[in-house]
This record gives sequence, C-alpha cells and structure tokens, in this order.
Amino acid sequence: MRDLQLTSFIPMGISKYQIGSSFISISLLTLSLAPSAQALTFKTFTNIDAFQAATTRLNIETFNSTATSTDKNHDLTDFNIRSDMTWTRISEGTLTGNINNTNFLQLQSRNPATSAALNFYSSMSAIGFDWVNTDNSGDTLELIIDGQSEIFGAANQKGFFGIIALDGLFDSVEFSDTEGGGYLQYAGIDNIRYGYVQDVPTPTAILPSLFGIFVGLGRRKQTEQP
Ligand SMILES: [Ca+2]
Ligand SMILES: [Ca+2]
Ligand SMILES: [Ca+2]
Repeated sequence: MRDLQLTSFIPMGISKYQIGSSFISISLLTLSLAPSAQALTFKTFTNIDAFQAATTRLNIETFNSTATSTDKNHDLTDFNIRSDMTWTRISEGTLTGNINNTNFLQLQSRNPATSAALNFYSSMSAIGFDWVNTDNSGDTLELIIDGQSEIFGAANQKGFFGIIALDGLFDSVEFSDTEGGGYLQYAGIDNIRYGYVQDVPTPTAILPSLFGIFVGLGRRKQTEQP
C-alpha cells in the first residue's frame, strides 16, 4: 500500500485525474516486482495456538514416516534439506533431543557459521516447529530466513517457534546456531508446520481496490469543477 503515498508527491498544477493512468501503471509495475523488491517483514510466535490462529492451510512434517538416516541431506515430501552442519540426522525417538519419542531432525554443529537449509518446493508465508536444545554450553538456536537472523532457542530449553511473513512469500529457511561453547549438542526439531498467513491481500484482491481509488479520484475531480 506504499503506492498510495504517491498522491502526496503530485506537483502543484497537475491534477490527480490527469496522472490517474500512470498512477495505476506504476502500481501494477510495483506489484509485479514486490515479492523480491525488499526484505520481508516478520512476526514471530512462541505460542502455538497464536501461530495457528494467524495461519491457514498448514501442512506438517513429523519425520515419523521417514526412515532414520545419518546423512546430512534429505529429500522429504514438501522440501529437501541441504546442510553443511556436522549432523543433520533423521533420528529415532529414543535419542537425545527427541520431542515426543518419535523420529525427529537432530542437529549437531561444531561451527556456528554452518547451517541446514530447508528448501521448500512451493513458496509460503508461515513456518513453525517444536524444538529442544540439549546443549550444556551456551549455543543458542538460530533461524535464518530471507537473510535475517531470528534467535529462538536457548540452551537447556525447549518450546515452539513460529514465524510469518507479513508482506510476501519465502521458500527456504536455515537452521543454525550462535557462537556458544564447544559444539551445539544437540538440537531437536520436529512437527514442522508450514503454510500461509491468513488474510494477505493478493494482487487479484488489490486490483479492484486500486480501480476503486481511480474512480474515486475521478469523481472527486468532477465535484471540484467550478
Ligand atoms: Ca516426529
Ligand atoms: Ca549461525
Ligand atoms: Ca555448546
């Protein structure tokens, strides 16, 4: 809706009606460029009920139907994992870091500059998951999304972390850790929920309102005629 501010910069002597068509052209151009034009704005959640109330059409990856594997890279139903962390294992639910005694994603890091990227096959605007950090020496869990770092998981803690993009879509996130002491040993991630923010205007929803603004400006011009 940044486009609406253009009306504040109309030079004296040029009517809003006269620039109406170019105004809409600029708006259409901006809409077509908007998804990658600037950094996304995020809102984070630590309460799963609040996250679910803000989102819709969520899918979930529980890892429960995925074979356990000590590989770093994995191909799952809706995303793959590509990692340079020390471990990015699909581990069974008896191992340290499990969430609810079921298969989970188990991370170990010896270098906070490394990460595990989840690359989704479709763009989305919301992701949330259960986490546990069993580390005893200070490494905190980090989610990197759209180039921005979100610190969420303190050592010897567990919980839920969710994040939604308020003004666009993303198709990948990276799990990492911050510089602590020694290794990150371990992080457990499970029940990854991903989908969409509720009530985000789409271009097809915005166009009618832009048309309404155009008509409104035209009518206002007519009423201002002497
Ligand atoms: Ca699981
Ligand atoms: Ca890091
Ligand atoms: Ca540590």
